Amino acid sequence: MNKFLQGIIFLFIFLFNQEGNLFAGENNQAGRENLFQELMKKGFTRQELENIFSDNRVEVYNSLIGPFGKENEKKRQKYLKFLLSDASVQDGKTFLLTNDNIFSDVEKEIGVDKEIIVSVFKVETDLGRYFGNYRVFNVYNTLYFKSHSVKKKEWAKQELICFLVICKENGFDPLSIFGSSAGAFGWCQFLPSSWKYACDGNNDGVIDLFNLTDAAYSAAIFLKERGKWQEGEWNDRNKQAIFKYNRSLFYVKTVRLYAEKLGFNQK
Ligand SMILES: [Ca+2]
Repeated sequence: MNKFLQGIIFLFIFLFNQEGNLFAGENNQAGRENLFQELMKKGFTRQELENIFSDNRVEVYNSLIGPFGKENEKKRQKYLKFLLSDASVQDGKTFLLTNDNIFSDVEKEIGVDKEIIVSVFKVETDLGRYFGNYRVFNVYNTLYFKSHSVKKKEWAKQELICFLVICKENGFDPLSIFGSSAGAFGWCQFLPSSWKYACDGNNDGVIDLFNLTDAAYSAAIFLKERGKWQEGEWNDRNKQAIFKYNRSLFYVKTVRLYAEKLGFNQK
């Protein structure tokens, strides 16, 4: 390759990279200003926002960006087999028995079967063993600034705004709440936009979705109010209710099967 051609290629690569970086920089700045403006309308001061966004715990989760994993039937069947194994079912039965006072109250007061709530908690967090290692703030902040899909960016922005408002109103430190890679947190793995169904079930004056009682009431209220749950049976309406909780048909089937192992719909 002659020197001239080589020089042109280097120049082209250099300019292309510069342009790419510049655009990214400008977009980030405009994106941040746009976000700040919306948050200031919700009562935040610029200083408050600067403090949050420059906190040293803020980081980009690069692993969130990229093609979403294809549904893997083999993995699903393996999980289902594990979930419905004797040991796993016994785990749920013991948990339900130990916390029967909470779940029986929820069932009686809200009208959502206790086995369903326990099943949701089993599938979402393995009954409190896994709440997720991602800072919720960082998940939405990353998706807003880095996502390639406009729809996903907008969704992340709204969840981030909602999350910061919740934190402000309840006195939570937004960088201290951990959840899943989708930004869902607590026993019930609520997205910030589901907070409207969150409830102070144990009446201690604080809504805490990492508290079992608060989360049990909150999940039940979601299924009852958003999903119009009908107690004591499995029908299309209840199927839809679970689907609204997590938009996956495999999830719906999984929650039902585990709940049945705990005694739901078996009377
Ligand atoms: Ca509470």
